[in-house]
Amino acid sequence: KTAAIVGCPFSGGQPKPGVDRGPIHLVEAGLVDQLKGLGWDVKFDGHHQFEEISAQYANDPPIGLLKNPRLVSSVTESVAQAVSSHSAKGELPVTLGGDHSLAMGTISGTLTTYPDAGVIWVDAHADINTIETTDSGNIHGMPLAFLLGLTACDAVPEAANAPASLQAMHPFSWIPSPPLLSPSRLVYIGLRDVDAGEKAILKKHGIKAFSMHEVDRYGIGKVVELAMEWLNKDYQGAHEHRPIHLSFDVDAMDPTVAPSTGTPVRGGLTFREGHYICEAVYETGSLVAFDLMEVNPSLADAAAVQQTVNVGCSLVRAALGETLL
Ligand code: DIR
Ligand code: MN
Ligand code: MN
Ligand code: MN
Repeated sequence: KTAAIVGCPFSGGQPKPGVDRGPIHLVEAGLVDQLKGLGWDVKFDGHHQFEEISAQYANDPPIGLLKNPRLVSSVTESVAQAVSSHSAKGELPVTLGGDHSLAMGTISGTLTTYPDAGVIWVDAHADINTIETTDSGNIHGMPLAFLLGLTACDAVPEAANAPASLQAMHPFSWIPSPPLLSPSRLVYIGLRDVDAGEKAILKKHGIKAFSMHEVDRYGIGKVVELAMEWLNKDYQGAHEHRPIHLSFDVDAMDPTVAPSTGTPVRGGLTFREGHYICEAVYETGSLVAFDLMEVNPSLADAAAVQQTVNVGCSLVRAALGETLL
């Protein structure tokens, strides 16, 4: 069994500097050896370099409210290729962010290799704003809208009246249409800061979400069981269960557990609840990709940074089979 670390030092999907250093800190903390210690062959050939793309898009004016649209599009397209080339070889891609806009790339990559994969999105936020609903214009709050085709490329204001040939070159036009992901194959755990426009989208598309309210009500064990049932309810594919892409935003954790992140929200997952999700998904044998996103080592004092990086490493280990006994 081989895991491929996809280190993504990228912060263009949100405005706070430092989140691009997340993957560097996670690897320097010894993550590669820790995963080898769990019996994995680990491929890590250095962090991905986005300098060339960044230089190309040094001038990247907003489209509507969207910030850095061409940069984010180009980086996530390259991440999609990296992830799909690993998963096509049967390797488990472990993507370290970087901000959560990167999941446009990781999930597209997974779905290229496993078209019927389901997504478990663990986050304080729903990250499903469209071009119409976003207030911030930060693309890390929008990746699921692009993945689900809710923000059609021709809905981008600048492109609305453009000829088809130009639209094809438009940011995010690399995301296939019709979309690879469908609302019934997405389930959330940990939500507690969802914008009004996002609530309407979740309702309209019948997207399953276990917010912190449901975690409180049912306990994390039941919530993960219900999430799995939801994803597998209509599955009749080649595998025993739907392949699972687990995308974990570290801000799903309570800020007392993982303080060093760009948009902390109180009332989050405990240390054990976060780890339980990763352990239980691993136990299904269906995990085909894991993301750990939004670790920002520049947003707290040294002790809090170290705590957050250690929690990040330990969540990755839990997702890759570390057990308590
Ligand atoms: C907010 C915050 N919903 C936005 N999103 C964050 O900017 O769209 N996602 N922080 O992680
Ligand atoms: Mn690689
Ligand atoms: Mn978040
Ligand atoms: Mn997120």
